[in-house]
Amino acid sequence: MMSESDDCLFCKIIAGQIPSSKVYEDETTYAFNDIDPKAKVHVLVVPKKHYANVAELAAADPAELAHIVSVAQGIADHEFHGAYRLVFNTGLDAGQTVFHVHAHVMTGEKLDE
Ligand code: DGP
Repeated sequence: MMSESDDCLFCKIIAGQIPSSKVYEDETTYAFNDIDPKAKVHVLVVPKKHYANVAELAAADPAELAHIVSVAQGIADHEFHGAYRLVFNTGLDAGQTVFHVHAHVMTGEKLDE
């Protein structure tokens, strides 16, 4: 039987089946540059395990959600004195297009309000 993650773009990126520009990786988490950046630095931070959205992740593994926030903070500390925007689009009508939870980390420059 096919699992939900067999056809997931970000699962394939994490597995190295689709190339990406890696920014960070550890045992549970992967971060790579967004293909269509909306800021000078625009990184996607994802859990290696497949969850469809941030609510699913928060319910199943809150420690991983906290870890994703700390990875985002580390990227922003390195790129722009710790200032960043963190976005989790959740649901089609909020603009979510990839249903593997991902934090958009936007930083590297002063952002529009
Ligand atoms: P969202 O709309 O919140 O689901 O964000 C999906 C993001 O994923 C969007 O900003 C573009 C990015 N994206 C889509 N396909 C690829 C890809 O193949 N490689 C990379 N690096 N980013 C991708």
